[in-house]
Amino acid sequence: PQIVRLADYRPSDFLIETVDLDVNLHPTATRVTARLSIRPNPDGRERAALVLDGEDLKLVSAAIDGGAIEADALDVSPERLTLANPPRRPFELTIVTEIDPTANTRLMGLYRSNGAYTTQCEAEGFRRITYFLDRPDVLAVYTTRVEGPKDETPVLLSNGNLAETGEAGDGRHFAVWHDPHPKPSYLFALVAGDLGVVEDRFVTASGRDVALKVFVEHGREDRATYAMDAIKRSMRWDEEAFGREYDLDVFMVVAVSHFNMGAMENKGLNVFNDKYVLASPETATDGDYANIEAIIAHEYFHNWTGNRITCRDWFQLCLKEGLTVFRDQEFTSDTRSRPVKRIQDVRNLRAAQFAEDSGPLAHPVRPQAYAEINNFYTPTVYEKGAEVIRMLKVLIGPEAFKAGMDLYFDRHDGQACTIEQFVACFAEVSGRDLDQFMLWYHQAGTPSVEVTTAYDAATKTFTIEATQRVPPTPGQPTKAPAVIPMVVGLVGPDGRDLPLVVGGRKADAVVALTSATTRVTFEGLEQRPVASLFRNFSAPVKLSADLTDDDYLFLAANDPDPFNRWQAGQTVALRNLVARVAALRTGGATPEEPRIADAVGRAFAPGETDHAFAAQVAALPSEGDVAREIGDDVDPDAIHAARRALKGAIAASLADEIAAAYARLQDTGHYSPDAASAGRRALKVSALDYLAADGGAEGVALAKALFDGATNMTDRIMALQVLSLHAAPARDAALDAFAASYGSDPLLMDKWLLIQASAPLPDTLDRVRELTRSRYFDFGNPNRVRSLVGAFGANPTQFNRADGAGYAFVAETARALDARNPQVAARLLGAFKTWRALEPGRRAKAEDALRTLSRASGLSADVGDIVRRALG
Ligand code: DPP
Ligand code: ZN
Repeated sequence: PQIVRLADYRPSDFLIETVDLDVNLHPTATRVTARLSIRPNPDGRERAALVLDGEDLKLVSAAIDGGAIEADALDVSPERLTLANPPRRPFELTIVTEIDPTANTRLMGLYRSNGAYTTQCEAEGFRRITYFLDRPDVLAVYTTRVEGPKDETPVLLSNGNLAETGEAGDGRHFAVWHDPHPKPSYLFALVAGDLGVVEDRFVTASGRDVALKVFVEHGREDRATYAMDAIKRSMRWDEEAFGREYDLDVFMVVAVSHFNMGAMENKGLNVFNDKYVLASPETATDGDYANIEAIIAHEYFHNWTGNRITCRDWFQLCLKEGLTVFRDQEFTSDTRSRPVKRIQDVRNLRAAQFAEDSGPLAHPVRPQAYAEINNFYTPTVYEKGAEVIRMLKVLIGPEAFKAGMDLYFDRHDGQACTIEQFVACFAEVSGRDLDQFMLWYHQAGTPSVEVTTAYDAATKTFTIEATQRVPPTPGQPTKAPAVIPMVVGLVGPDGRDLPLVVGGRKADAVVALTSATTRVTFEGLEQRPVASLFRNFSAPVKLSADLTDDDYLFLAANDPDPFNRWQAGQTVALRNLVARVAALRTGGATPEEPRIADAVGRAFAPGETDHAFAAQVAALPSEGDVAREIGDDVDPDAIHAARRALKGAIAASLADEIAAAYARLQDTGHYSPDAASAGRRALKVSALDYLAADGGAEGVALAKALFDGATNMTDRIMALQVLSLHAAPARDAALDAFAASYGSDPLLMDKWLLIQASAPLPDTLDRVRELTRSRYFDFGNPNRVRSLVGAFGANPTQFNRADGAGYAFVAETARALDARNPQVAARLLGAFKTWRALEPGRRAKAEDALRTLSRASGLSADVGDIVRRALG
């Protein structure tokens, strides 16, 4: 495979200043005329050839300054257009290509689905539309004329502001869009179809009147109002929190049913997977509402972090993604509950990113090389990328962070930048040397930090000693110590924070761990305090500390830091789960820890009013959390059994409290998706989950009753989820009833597919196979594939069946999908990211499946790359 390396970066030899596109839509023969004003780049090489990227393109004609190009001066293939000796002055290159949007099943470039035309150009899709310098550091001003039949495509959209519309004869019409902001080709978009629209307005802080439009399938307009509201709130928030205003006359969002990703931040014309736009109480869960809000915000925030300031090359992907995830996390924190958002983000980080970072697919936040860039839209680039920004803020403080952001926007607006340029802004405003900080971008692997503490009664001092280790990862056998911000608190016996004093002075709560071992001694402590470490999860590390269960239980009840109050309970439960797994595998006695139930019991106490937080406290560490804590020789069945047993023990000891909570938390009427109401429902289902933990008739009946009587989709889905854990007749009855009611709504049937694929039951694989043949499934739709096969790949016990059938199924499915949609096929193989940590029997079976796949002929670059690295 062709490897692209960061070290090989060179500026483009040519620049493109303006792009005039004329796209003449036809289902199978769309004609694209591109007039490019090109000039040699003063920073490029002299006498270089002009090499334009292409993919699956058919050239119709090419001309320079209106004149035909001699045949021997032009070299054309579907993948490349080369002019060996182009003019050494500014010139206009006109290229006409023909493409087939209907045959485009990869969903990259211009494609047609459900009768509508859509584009997806990030990362390298524009080259499937026309020959181009398809790289993010070539920024051009686009004018796009879209022409299509009036009946099939009454709506014609592209980036920027609408300049002109008119008749084109033959029942056709056109629209011309002009985007004054120079942009890289990956931000180009075009949408054409027969769509419904919801409209609104927003006036920016400086008085620009912006038309807002959300386009959806006809008849679904009432499901777009929440997304519209989220747009307006995002726009206001970015003005208030980051001083960023919108910069065009119109902002548009289009919901499409066939989409490889969640959404795409094309300038002025965001294209969304419809699952992240459409919502109503009858069709969406609380989780859907929260996702829509966060993703609308994310894509909108890209307008400044990504679009106005873009990436020099794809190695800098985290420049826009990590930063924009950080920004959307902050938005949600301000909009909903900050501690709950932090807990949810950390749960996700550990589940997705820590898992990736500990296995064969580990890579730095800024990779050094790639074979296929599509495979680097990862939790490491996105979520760890956001953690790195968060650490930067903790290290330099909020004021310097804000000043650094302002400087970045000011200095680099309109540019394609690197991480170095971004970090330099913060070094400059804070006066700090951030060289060591850059290691967070270079070194893969989750650092582990081991902490020992010592109280000295004679000197009234408390010493914390932290030793860090960054584990080896593929291609990086040895690591240097990173700079790790450890935010500490010392909690006194009354549960309150004690003053932090070092060297006779008030000390900062942020302790920067900069060497292999860092020691800090706090003074003036009359008694041994309990250390609260890495408050608010101040760094993405694995902590192991010499704190006892007593210490953690004390923190779970008292820590003033809400994140660590939650974390302390999780830590005790995790220790217990690991011990239970060991006992199960060796036949030892079950290690009981009744005080875990006490901690969980607080979540269900009548006085608890922060239901969303309580629901997090009540949720035990996941099976994945336990697997990662164990590290190797992982037996997923033992983990499942241990977790089930602990859940059962808690349910048994708190039966009355939880039953009372369940009764108290019942819905009182009108549904609202707000955070407090969602929190109450989350705690309610957590109660239900415990009540049904043993699979007994009583709990199952409660779940069935909630399902039958549900007045909103959140309750209905949560009840179905609880039922799906148990092979009871009630489960199948509920699944059938759900299909009977919602069989015609694919987004709802996705939930139905996902629930069945996630069930920890021995017949799950058979059922999943059967469902691939059902009318609710469609290999051509990424959402269906992810809901069924993707969810199965994330099923801890059934993907990891001891007989290897789960591995074979996912590998074979990815192979079958590869010819149609390599990007989605490669995603499915993410299920194998932790295969090396399995016990030997399963590990051999997983390896077999991967090796068989690797021998298949004609694998795409996407799938080939994942398989090679997974086995690597
Ligand atoms: N750039 C998109 C996003 O993360 C994904 N392609 O918003
Ligand atoms: Zn993004």
